[in-house]
Amino acid sequence: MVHFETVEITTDLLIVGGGMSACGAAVEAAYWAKKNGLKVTLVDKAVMERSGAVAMGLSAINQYIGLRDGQNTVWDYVDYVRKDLMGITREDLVFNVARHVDSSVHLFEKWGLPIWKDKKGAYIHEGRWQLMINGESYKVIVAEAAKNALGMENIYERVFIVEPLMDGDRVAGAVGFSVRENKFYVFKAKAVVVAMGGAVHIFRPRSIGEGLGRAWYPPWNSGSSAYFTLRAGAEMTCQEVRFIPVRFKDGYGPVGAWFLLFKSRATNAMGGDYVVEHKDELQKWGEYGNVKPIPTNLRNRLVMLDVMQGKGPISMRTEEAIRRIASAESDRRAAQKKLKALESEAWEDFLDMTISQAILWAATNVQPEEKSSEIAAAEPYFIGSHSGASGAWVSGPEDVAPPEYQWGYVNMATVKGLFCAGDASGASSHKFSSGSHAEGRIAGKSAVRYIVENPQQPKVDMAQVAKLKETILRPLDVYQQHKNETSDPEINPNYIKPKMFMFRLQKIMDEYAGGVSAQFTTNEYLLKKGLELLAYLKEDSANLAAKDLHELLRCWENVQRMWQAEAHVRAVLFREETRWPGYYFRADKPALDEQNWKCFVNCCVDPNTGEWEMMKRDIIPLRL
Ligand code: SFD
Ligand code: AMP
Repeated sequence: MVHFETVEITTDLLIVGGGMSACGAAVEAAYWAKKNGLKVTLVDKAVMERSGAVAMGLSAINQYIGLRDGQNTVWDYVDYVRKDLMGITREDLVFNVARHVDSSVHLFEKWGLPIWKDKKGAYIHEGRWQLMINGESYKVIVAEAAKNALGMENIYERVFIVEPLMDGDRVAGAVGFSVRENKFYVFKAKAVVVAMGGAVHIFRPRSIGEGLGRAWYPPWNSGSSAYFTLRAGAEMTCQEVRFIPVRFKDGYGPVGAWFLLFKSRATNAMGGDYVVEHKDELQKWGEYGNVKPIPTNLRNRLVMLDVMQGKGPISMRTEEAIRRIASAESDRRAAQKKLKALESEAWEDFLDMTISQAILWAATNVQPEEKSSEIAAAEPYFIGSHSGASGAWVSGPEDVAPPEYQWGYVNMATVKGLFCAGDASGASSHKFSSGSHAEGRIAGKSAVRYIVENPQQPKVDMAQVAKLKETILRPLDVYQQHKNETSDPEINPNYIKPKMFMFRLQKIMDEYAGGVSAQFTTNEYLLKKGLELLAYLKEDSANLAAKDLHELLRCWENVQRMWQAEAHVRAVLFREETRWPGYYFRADKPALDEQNWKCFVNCCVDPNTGEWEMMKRDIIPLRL
């Protein structure tokens, strides 16, 4: 057996993850912990300055209410999110983030994030809720504040968290391993904030070969939040609500600035505008077809219809938008100047957050002022903080949440001491980077309150830890034991390498659960078959093999993906309707069913038997 030192850390609050919500949790928890003499520890699989979805930077802050200037009300935001999610949202959670999000944005500015301003000093908006930023160092700035608040002695980077530790029905910490040294980590804590983001590479991506890691969602978020909360026995929600972004093709560059700021059109190969030509389609989707803006998934649906009818590709008419804006200037010189400014804004939009799209433009001689660029629906992702909704079912804020949505501490899952934020908490979409940070702050403060009121350190069964250590490190032993049995160590009847395992998972999801190659369409038969194949995959996960620490990381990432995948397939199967046709379409239940399915689909796994339980939960409006 490969030798790994066991490192034990005892703390009060453990934050798992180092992204936007974890950084929010860190600054807020550090403040309240200091007042109460408590210790806060954070662990990230990567290095916080460049970890998570914001690693490459962002070109916009997508949630800002503008309460200071009376631009919008918190209620306006709740209304927007509910409609965008086809009626399925926890209004209390959205409300809570919306009333706190502006203060996170003001903190970012104070910490040094450049937000675009007009001549009068007002923020420049991309759309109603979005602010333009020079955001290539966004994550560096936010992480620095979190690191300063906690102190480096309380931060563990490059440690991959695998499993929760439990003391009966209360969380007691987490275990994981270093991705650089042979060390197994045991974190013992009174409460845990889960903030390990969403998941990518569960569905077969459009990119292949060397381009495999080029997806819209960052390749390093692998469903750890969902796995961790499921394994702790927490109730999960909206596992069917995947997100499919429409993005610039192959580089996955953002479209928001083009649609909202530059007011660009996108047209098909025949020059037709899908928003105009498929207007009637919207009427099939009840009241949600008539709302403005058109819900994200319905906008996708219109794009998908064009492609399915052979009218693709769809192109963003960058040249048309740039020329239209420039020609509105008073004279030729001003128009030329404006054209130059727009060109540089277009490039910066990509360079701030999706550098590879700028590289692709350069490599394919695209000048956006002259030539349009293809856009396409990406493969599905799990990101509850964006326009998807998957995550844990968490307790709502005391003052506005209905009693059915409250069990003590805000943002606590249905497991004692387990708090969730950002992508880890479900049914509260459109948090984005700023709202995730704000929700992290809410969860961090709430977790400290929980610890103050529940000060006893939960018990950790070290025999159980020893077993977990053996299971988690097993792929290294499997490899050593069998690697010489074939001439190519990649192929071996006694084990499966993580990359092959991932390909198998992706093929199942793509073909049976409505991925790109199935035109995002599935049905009961396909889903049941998919579950059968996932069960075989789960059996084979016991034979995963890792040649080094990096592959050990890959093994566990893929086991976590497999659990997220199963939760998704079960939820899509359970919900007998099509509610988000531009995210997935159930061909056997092709319509909205408001009477039976205007509800949340929740699920959990019994930690003792491994049995899944699926359930409906009511949608209860905000108590104002
Ligand atoms: O527009 C482990 N998002 C955007 N938000 C905006 O405000 N503006 C934009 O411009 C945005 N764009 C965008 C966005 C997301 C993505 C993927 C793209 C573009 C390409 C959304 C936000 O980025 C998102 O809402 C937040 O980042 C969510 O925050 P959080 O904390 O839930 O997740 P994270 O930041 O990805 O952090 C995850 C952390 O967990 C770590 N981690 N640590 C230990 N053990 C494990 N097993 C772990 N697994 C993961 C990660 O390292 C990371 O630190 S736009 O184009 O859509
Ligand atoms: P994106 O770059 O697509 O992530 O968009 C950034 C923000 O703009 C998100 O809040 C999106 O929901 C929103 N958005 C993007 N495109 C549109 C559109 N065509 N209409 C309304 N909102 C949009």
